Amino acid sequence: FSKIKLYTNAFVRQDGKLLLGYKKRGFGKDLYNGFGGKVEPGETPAQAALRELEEESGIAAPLEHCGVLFFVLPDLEQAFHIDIFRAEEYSGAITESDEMRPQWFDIEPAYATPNAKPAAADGSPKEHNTGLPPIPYDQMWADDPFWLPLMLAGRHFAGRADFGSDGRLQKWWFGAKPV
Ligand code: 6U4
Ligand code: NA
Ligand code: NA
Repeated sequence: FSKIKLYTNAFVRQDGKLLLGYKKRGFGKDLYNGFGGKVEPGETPAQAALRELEEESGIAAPLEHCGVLFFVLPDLEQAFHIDIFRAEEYSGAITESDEMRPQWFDIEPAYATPNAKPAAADGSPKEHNTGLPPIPYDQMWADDPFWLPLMLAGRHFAGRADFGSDGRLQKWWFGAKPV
C-alpha cells in the first residue's frame, strides 16, 4: 500500500456505561462503534475527533488521546491509521444523526474481557447495575474485543489488524504501554 488515511474514533463513558453509535450508513454500516471519521486537510486528529463527535452524537467532551490503531485491508492501496480518544464526561444533548444512532451500554468489568460470559454461581446471567445491555462485541468490528478492554482499563494502547478479502481478521497484534 502507498497511502495512510487518518481517522479518529472517540469513546465517552460515564457512571459505568459506555456510549456507542449504531452506524446507519457507509463504512462499518450496521456495526456499533465510537464516533469518528476522516481527519480533514488542515485539521489535527484531536480537532477532527471533537468535530466528528459533535457531528455524529451532538455532544462535546474533553477528549484525551489513548491509543493508535493501524488497519490494513486487502486490495486497497491504503492503510488506516486511527487515533482513539476517550472522555469520562460530556456536555450537550446526545442526538441521533443521519450517520449514527447513539446508545449506552453497560461497562461490566467481566464483559469488558473478550469471550467472558459472566454468570452467577448458579449459572444465571449476571445482573447489571445500570440495567443496560453489555458491550455488543458481536456487532462491532472484529478487532474491537482486543483493544476496547485496554481502553476501558485506562491503558494507552496500540495495535495493528490485517483484514482478509473475506472481511475477517487474518493477523493482528495489540498491546498496552507499560504503566
Ligand atoms: P464520511 O465520508 O465523511 O461520511 P467519515 O465520517 O469521515 O465519513 P467514516 O464514518 O467512514 O468516516 O469513519 C469510519 C470510522 O470507523 C472511523 O471512526 C474509524 C472507524 N473504523 C474503521 N475501521 C475500524 C475498525 N476495523 N475497527 C474499529 N473502528 C474502525 O473499531
Ligand atoms: Na464517521
Ligand atoms: Na467526515
